[in-house]
Amino acid sequence: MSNYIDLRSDTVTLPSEEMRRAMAAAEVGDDVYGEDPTINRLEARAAEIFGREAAIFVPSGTMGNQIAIKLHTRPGQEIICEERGHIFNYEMNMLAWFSGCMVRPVAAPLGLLSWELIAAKIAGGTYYLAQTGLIALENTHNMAGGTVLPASAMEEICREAHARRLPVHLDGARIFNAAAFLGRPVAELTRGFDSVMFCLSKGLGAPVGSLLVGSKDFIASARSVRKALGGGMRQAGVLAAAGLIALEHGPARLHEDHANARLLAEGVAEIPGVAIDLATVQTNILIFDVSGTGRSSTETVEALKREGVLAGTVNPRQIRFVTHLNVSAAQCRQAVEKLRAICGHVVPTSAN
Ligand code: TLP
Repeated sequence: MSNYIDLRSDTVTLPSEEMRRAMAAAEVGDDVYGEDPTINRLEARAAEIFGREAAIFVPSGTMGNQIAIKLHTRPGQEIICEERGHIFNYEMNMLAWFSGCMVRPVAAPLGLLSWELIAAKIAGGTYYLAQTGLIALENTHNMAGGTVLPASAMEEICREAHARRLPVHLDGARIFNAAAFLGRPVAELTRGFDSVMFCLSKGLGAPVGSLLVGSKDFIASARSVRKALGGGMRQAGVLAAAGLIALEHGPARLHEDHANARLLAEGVAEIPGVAIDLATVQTNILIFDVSGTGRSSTETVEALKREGVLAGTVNPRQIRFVTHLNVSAAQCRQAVEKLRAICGHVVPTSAN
């Protein structure tokens, strides 16, 4: 899809020349025996950056989240998360399948959970009710438009949850975007969580891979669960080599993606019939409603594709654009112009 302006996701980034060279030269070994020096380096560096005892390299964010859920919960328990959360909507209900849990969803304005909203959903005390086993936050919140949960809210939620002996997991697929927005290091932002998953293969630009960070014991248990899921990746140092470059250099340029998302959002906001809440555009994601143009999101996305722009639908009314290192400001301007032209064409109704 290299001839397209690809705004479907930040997962579509291609490895840089520097990454490809590092991958070719990577020193590798069998990671199931703990013998891949490049993976060991990546895990040690991730633990260091997050100020944690240990980290484990996993093939995907989904696997990282599901390992954490398995370790924090028992079958029959509930997991409290925001209703548009990734673990609830986009992980094939693995939390039910693999961990025997259900989600107790909470609707939060802009996707931003507070302790007050969570507390109202905690089941405790009554023996004949399903018990809350875990609280899972997502920062940035993908389907709320890349919104950022402030440090104070995360701290309060972790503190209050721990006071009730409840663990808290962070789906931090894009935690470096949140850190760039807040201007705070990820270690500081995430220190209250029992476990954090973050992705190398989104804004940071690696071709594959995520990490789960936590205590030494937690990560030791995570190794067994990863193996059970078929995630023992043997000589995957070739992937970790690209991951190390993503981790070292990726975070520093995320503000460029955020500026491009803002540029897109401000352009999109001026198109008649398109609705966007500019307050939600804080990082590299924007979600906007095209129903006022007379076209569905699917029709609009198809028309954009014919014009060389790729995007995704969220539902029949909404479209998602995601910026990343393979789209420039000039391409974002072009994308706005293409969308404006498409939306300007009146759709014939059945009466015409
Ligand atoms: N998100 C993908 C899709 O699955 C929606 C995307 O294009 O944004 N947590 C969050 C918050 C995510 O956004 C994603 C991927 C994941 C977890 C899962 O990561 P992977 O795709 O590596 O399993």
